[in-house]
Parts: sequence; structure tokens; C-alpha cells
Amino acid sequence: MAGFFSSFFHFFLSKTAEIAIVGLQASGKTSFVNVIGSGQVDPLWSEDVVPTVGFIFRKVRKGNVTLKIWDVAGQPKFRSMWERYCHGVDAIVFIIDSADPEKFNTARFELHQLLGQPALTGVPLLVLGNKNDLDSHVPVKDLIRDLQLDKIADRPVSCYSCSMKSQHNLDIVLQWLTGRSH
Ligand SMILES: Nc1nc2c(ncn2[C@@H]2O[C@H](COP(=O)(O)OP(=O)(O)OP(=O)(O)O)[C@@H](O)[C@H]2O)c(=O)[nH]1
Ligand SMILES: [Mg+2]
Repeated sequence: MAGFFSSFFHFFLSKTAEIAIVGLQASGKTSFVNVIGSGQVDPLWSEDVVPTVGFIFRKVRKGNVTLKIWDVAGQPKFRSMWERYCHGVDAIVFIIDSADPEKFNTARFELHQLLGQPALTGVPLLVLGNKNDLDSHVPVKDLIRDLQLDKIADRPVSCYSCSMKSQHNLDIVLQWLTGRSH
């Protein structure tokens, strides 16, 4: 009987958020999913991550929220697929290597190209400036300027500096993501 009630309450209390993760290659998208999908005490961080081919779908459970995550490949030949995986999601996460300013122009171009797709109007955007464990990383205010995030007016936008390696700020990021659930 207790089992029946716990399944019953679980059914009614559980929520879901569907998330698409995009960004240039080697920005840390798969590392992000690996780290948030593993234990807090022993997070699955590794220097050796295989570049994604196509996409990876993962479900990650956080409390009563299930995150359904599309981790989409970032190499140039895969970028035209980003839009398809962003259709109908509760949030788009754009990850950028904040320690590699030479790629900021390309990242800005790809981000704004994606957000310009009419079907994606209004979808909330979370930009993560990853790899802030590296000395050369730039702060959030520079990312906002260089990615022209202040020009995005048709959706809620948030931007955090973080690191998958040190797990810095991942608690805030997870709060933001689970807050998109329904
Ligand atoms: N120093 C540091 N390295 C990181 C961090 N996050 C990821 N990396 C490294 O960056 C490299 C690329 O990470 P991935 O997670 O494969 O990047 P990706 O965005 O999934 O790349 P694609 O699948 O090709 O689009 C790996 O060597 C990671 O170990 C971080 O926070 N700090
Ligand atoms: Mg990947």
C-alpha cells in the first residue's frame, strides 16, 4: 500500500524540462551532461571526452524533476542540425569556451543565426561561459558584450560563468534548468 501511495505521489509531483544544449565544438557540452548526470560527491569529470557525432540524448533526474537533454554536436558540419533539436524545448543552453576568445565571433554568429529562426522565438536561453578554471577565461560582462546578449529581446536570457572541471556554479545552473520544468 505504501508503494502504491509513493508511486501515486511521484506521478503527480514529478515534473519534466526538455533542454537542448548547443555551442561550438569542444566548448564542454558533453562534459556538462556527464558531470550533472553523475553523483555530487564523485562527478564524472574527464579530460578525455570523445567529440560528439550527431547528438546524444540523456535523461537526468534532479529531485522531482527529470531533465530530458539533447546534447548536440558542435563541429561545423553538425550546426545546421541545432535548430531541429531546439524545436519545442523548454530552454536552449548555449555553451561557450570562455577561455578561447578567438572563437567568440564564430560563436556569436552561430548563436544569433539559431535564435533568428522564427520557430524558436521566445524559448528561454541560458549561456554558459565554461572553463573558468583556466586563467585566460573572460568574465560574464565580456561574454554579454562579445556575444551581444543584450540585443536579444524576444526571450528571457541568463548568462553564468562556470567550470565543468571544478563544478563551479553548477548548483545555480541546475536550479535554473529545473526551474524550467512543468
Ligand atoms: N579546463 C577545462 N576543460 C574542460 C571543461 N569542460 C570541458 N573541458 C574539456 O574540453 C574538451 C571538450 O569537451 P567536450 O565536452 O567533449 O566538448 P563538446 O562541446 O561536447 O564538443 P563536441 O561534442 O565536439 O561539440 C575536453 O577535453 C574536456 O575535458 C572545463 O570546465 N575546464
Ligand atoms: Mg560533445
